[in-house]
Amino acid sequence: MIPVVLVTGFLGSGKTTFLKRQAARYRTRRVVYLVNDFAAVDVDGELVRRMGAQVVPISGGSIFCRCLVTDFIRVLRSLAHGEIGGGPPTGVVIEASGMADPRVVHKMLQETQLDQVFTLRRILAVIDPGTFHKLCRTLPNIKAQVACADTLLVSKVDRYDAAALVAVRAEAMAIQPAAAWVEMRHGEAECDIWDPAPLPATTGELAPCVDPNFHRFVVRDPIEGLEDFERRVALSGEGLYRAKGFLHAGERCYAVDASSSGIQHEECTGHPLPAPRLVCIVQGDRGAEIEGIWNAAAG
Ligand SMILES: Nc1nc2c(ncn2[C@@H]2O[C@H](COP(=O)(O)OP(=O)(O)OP(=O)(O)O)[C@@H](O)[C@H]2O)c(=O)[nH]1
Ligand SMILES: [Mg+2]
Repeated sequence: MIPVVLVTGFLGSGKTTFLKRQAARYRTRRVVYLVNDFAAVDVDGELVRRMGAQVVPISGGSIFCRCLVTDFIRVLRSLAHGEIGGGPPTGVVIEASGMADPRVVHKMLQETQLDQVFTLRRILAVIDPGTFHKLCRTLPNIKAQVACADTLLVSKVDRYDAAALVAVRAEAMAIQPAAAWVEMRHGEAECDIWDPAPLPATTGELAPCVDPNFHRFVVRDPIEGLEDFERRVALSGEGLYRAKGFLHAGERCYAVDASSSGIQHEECTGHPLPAPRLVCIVQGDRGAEIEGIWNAAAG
C-alpha cells in the first residue's frame, strides 16, 4: 500500500511552506507531491519542485469538487500504475486547495477502489491563528478541515502571543477534540508525517465547482517589479485573500506572495528561472473591482 498524507488549511495558512520543508527532509525518498492550487495556473507546484521534489500540479479548483475530482482520480491511478516518474512512489503528499472540504476523501477512495492501493495515513489541517476565528464563523469548510484532521498544525506561531494561541486551541479542539496540536514556525514542526495516526471517520459530498465566496483570476500583463506588486496589494485591501506567483524585474526573478501575514518576496536563483505568472484569489462580491486593479496598466 502506498501511504498518502493529506494537508489542508485555508488560503495562505502555510501549507506550501510546510510541503517545502517536507521536500527538503525526505529528499532521498521517492515521494510525489500532488499540489492542488485553487488558481488556474500552477504556482505552489513550482515552489515545491524547486526544492528538488517530484510534483504533480492539479490547478484550477478543488480536488474535492465535481470538476476536478476526475483529474485527481486519474493522477492517483497513474501513480498507482507507476506511470509518473518511472514506478510507484513510496509515498504521496497532497496539498489541498484552501477552500477544500475534505470530508469526502474516504468515500472517494472507496468508491474508486483506490483504497486497495493507497492508504490514507494522515490528515493534517494547517491553521493560521490570525484568521481562524473569523473563518470558522464564515466558512463551513474550515470547520470541516479541522473535523477531518488527526493533527492540527498551527502555523505562524512567531506572529502570535501565548494568549492568542490558547484561544485558537480551545476553539479548534472543540471541533475535533481527538486531534493532536503541533505548533509550526515557517513550516518547521515536530511531526513525522509518515507515522500512522487514527483518522476521524467523516463523510461528505463533492463540492459544486463554483463557490460564490471567492473569485480567482490570472493577472494578464506583467507586473513591473516589487513596488508595483505592493501598490496593487495595498489598493486591493482586505478583499484580497491571496496574490502569489513569480515576477521578473530586469534580470531578477522573485517569488512574491501576499496573504493575511503580509507581503513576502524571495529571489529565485538557478536555471531555468520560473516564467512570470501571478494569480489572485479575492472576496467573491469584490471580484470585478479587484480584478480591475490588477489588470490595469501600471500607474
Ligand atoms: N511569519 C510567518 N509567515 C509564514 C509562516 N508560514 C508561512 N508563512 C507565510 O505565509 C504565506 C503563505 O504561506 P503558504 O505556505 O504559501 O500558504 P498556503 O497555505 O500554501 O497558501 P495557498 O496554497 O495559497 O492556500 C507566505 O508568505 C509564507 O511565507 C510562519 O510560520 N511564520
Ligand atoms: Mg499553497
